[in-house]
Amino acid sequence: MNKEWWRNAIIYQIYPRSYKDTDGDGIGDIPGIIEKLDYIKGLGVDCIWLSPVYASPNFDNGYDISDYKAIHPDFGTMEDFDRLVSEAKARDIKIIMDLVINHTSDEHEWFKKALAGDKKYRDYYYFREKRNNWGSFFGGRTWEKVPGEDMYYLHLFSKKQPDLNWKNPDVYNEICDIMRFWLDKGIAGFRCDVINVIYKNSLENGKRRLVLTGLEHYLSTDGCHEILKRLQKDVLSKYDAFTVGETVMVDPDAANLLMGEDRKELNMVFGFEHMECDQRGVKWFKRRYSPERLIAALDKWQTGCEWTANYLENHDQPRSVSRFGDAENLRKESAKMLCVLNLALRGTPYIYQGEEIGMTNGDFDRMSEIEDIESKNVAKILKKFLVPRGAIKKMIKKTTRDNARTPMQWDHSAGAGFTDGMPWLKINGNHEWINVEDDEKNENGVIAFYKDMIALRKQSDALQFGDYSRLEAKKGIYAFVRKAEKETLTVLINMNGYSEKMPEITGRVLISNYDRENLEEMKGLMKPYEALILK
Ligand code: ISL
Repeated sequence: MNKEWWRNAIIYQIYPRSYKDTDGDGIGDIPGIIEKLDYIKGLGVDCIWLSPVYASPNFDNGYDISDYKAIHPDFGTMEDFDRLVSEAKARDIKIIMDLVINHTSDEHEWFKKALAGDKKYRDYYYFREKRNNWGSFFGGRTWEKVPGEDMYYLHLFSKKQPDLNWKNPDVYNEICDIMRFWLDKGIAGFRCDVINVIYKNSLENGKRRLVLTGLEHYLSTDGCHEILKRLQKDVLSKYDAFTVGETVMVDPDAANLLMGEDRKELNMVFGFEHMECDQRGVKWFKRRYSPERLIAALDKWQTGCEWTANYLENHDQPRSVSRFGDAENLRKESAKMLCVLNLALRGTPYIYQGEEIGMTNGDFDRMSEIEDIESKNVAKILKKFLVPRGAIKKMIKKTTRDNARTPMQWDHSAGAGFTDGMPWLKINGNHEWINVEDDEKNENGVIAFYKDMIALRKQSDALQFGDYSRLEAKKGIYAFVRKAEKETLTVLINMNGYSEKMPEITGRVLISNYDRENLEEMKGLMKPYEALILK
């Protein structure tokens, strides 16, 4: 295995809309990110993944791009972006950008021309007279009628996000050009949005499924593999650029085909199986979270893949403390435990903004406070099926992507140090006691723990590159060994919300979320959400 920079990098995801607002419009911006670069550097971060900052009508908060080479005025200017890259570089922080190329916005020039009847641009998308039966990722159908014509266009996501036709060589060339544009500006690579669905084999009807009928016609197709290889050869390799793919519905075998070292497609992928451990079929139908199921999914990927992209949060997922810990009574302990989990597994760790202070799910009271297009679509569909209002609200509140998108909590002031204006999304009331300023002052704070854990990882060959093997332990206790040539570490995590017998293990404590000095004081028991690393 080569030791490329991205293997031992700590990657921090920024959702720019919610990070830091400097002009009082209630929306985070690029100057805000620049202001916080020292904070980010202080954590020990090596690379920032920037969620979309491109021009967009924002129906899906930037995942609907109307101009790939322009910065959305909400976020600032191209000069601001260039400054961000150079200021980050001055601190030895790399930047990767979101590459959203399955679809554009329906307000992109290409689509507007297509709608106006321009033949060249019609072929950039999928326009058909007959619809198929495919289901959308955001619920409902995937074909939208073209006004004034007996014609429909394909959209796997919202109707504001028409799918690009990757069989068209012009589309390929346009995207190569866009990628070069940003790489020339000095970015280090891309996080590739839903990259394994871009190439549709056919538009035949799909086998009926509860969710995502049609999947078999576009999931990880040979055409997709082919495109990824070509992008690697024609563009990415020329810049030595890094890519992490967001790949839906893949297991380790499918993931390996997208990222194997010999495959020359992507460097790593985000899998979803561990994020699906608390759901039945679809994420809206939650089942009781069980640590064993989460551990089983993580272990499956650790053993099934040579390398993984590790994450417990992102802008699409509820907050991990609320989901896998106890946000009420043991918030800090849970946040630190999840930090150990995320950073001790083999692979590259991704930290989502706010995770480092243990931010919790949003405290939404009313459906009208929800902004996310997916949640709104799903609520509409549930209403159509006569699901009672109360039940809809409960489902949305638990699972909405807005849980992760509430503004970053910098301090306890009214605007949470995020904005002086009206925030675009409700600020969580708990910013009064969960915020960067207060947490940083506390030597037992979550941030301090993150810094320690990152520092430990950086000086440990075993944590950065070592092999992984799981140890036998009680239910809900995740015990594993990370072994490098000259170093062997044992990671012990009680993911249960109750005390549990610890496995028989000896060693010196390197890090502990309960401030353990040694193992003897534990008397064979691990406290709820207790995590340690032993040498
Ligand atoms: O959020 C999800 C879980 O239900 C996914 O279905 C999600 O939509 C999927 O992972 C794709 O996500 C990515 O592409 C979407 C965008 O809305 C998400 O924010 C992005 O991460 C469409 O571009």
